[in-house]
Amino acid sequence: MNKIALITGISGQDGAYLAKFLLSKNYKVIGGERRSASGSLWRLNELGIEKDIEIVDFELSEFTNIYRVIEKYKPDEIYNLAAQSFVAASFEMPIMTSDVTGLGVSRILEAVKNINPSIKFYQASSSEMFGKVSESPQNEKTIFYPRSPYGVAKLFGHWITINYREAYNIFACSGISFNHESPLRGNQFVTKKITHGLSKVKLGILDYIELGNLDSKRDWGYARDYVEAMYLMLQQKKPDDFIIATGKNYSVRDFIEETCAQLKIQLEWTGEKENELGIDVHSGKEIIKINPKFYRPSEVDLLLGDAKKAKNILNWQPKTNFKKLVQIMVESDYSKLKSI
Ligand code: G4F
Repeated sequence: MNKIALITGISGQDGAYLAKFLLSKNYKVIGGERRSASGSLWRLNELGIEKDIEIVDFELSEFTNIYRVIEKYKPDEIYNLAAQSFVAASFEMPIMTSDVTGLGVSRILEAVKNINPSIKFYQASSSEMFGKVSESPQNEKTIFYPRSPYGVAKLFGHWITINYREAYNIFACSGISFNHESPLRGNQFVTKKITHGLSKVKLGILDYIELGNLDSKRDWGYARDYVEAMYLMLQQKKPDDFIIATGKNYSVRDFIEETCAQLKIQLEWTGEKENELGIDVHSGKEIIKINPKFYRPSEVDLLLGDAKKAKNILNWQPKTNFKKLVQIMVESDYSKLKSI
């Protein structure tokens, strides 16, 4: 019998890569999609797996819907990747974010507990929970200090996962993923905004891109690598929590510079703070501008993960370094835009 996996957030970047990976392991994949996200299955299409997945309406704010889906499909494993996952938007929609990203996790766990407590559960936790970091690098024991409604909601999801494991013996794991990117990343996230935007600039489709804080540092990995760690967590003898990260971090400015290098744009910086500009030396044009509307009310200045535990116990480590990641994203964006 094939194992059955329910992936919530199937229309997102990680949902698509995880579905592809689980299909390669002969799983039957049920993809939970929010009704309002309907029609956004282009990522599955891009990976050529749209027809291999059964899509179901899945709404994290509606307990009865969650209960019915789990009761009907009887999954062996649930991967909860659904969330309001854009940090900036969580400042505008803190209540919805708390409900979906935070309380949504307890709705699934409560359904699991009542329907079949032997279902294995993966919670997509986030390095955003470390926020104002107390030490670097951050590991599974580092204390949390979230700096956004999103981070606070994710922290609730993390602890409620641990609580259901301890209280009801549910095989529930929390994977604390640091930023992970790919060609399937949404355009609002900074990496994709840069690779997509600067590819357009290179092709003469756009004059410039506008960004916020260029100095924050992130530990950026490749999403395709990270979904394998999610799967591995649910295959262990004991449920546990793991950091998923590369152990190297770079600033937004570094990401821009690497993108320019890949696109063969010679970049020069002038000015400071809000007046800083990125100039294309060859054309003399201003191709990067700062717009304070992209600053966050409270920022996470740096994140850097220590994934030693995942290496030791899961035998997992990232395969894709920063340079390669930027190259994968730039090549994908540039070639797609060029062929339009
Ligand atoms: O790409 P970002 O929006 O990602 P952020 O906020 O780090 O969150 C991502 O990673 C988390 C894991 O740590 C996930 F949990 C979360 O769901 C999401 O996937 O922003 C990265 C950095 C920030 O410091 C932001 O202030 O880039 C800075 N930035 C500068 N200019 C910008 C921009 N971010 C965005 N989105 N857009 C800008 O124009």
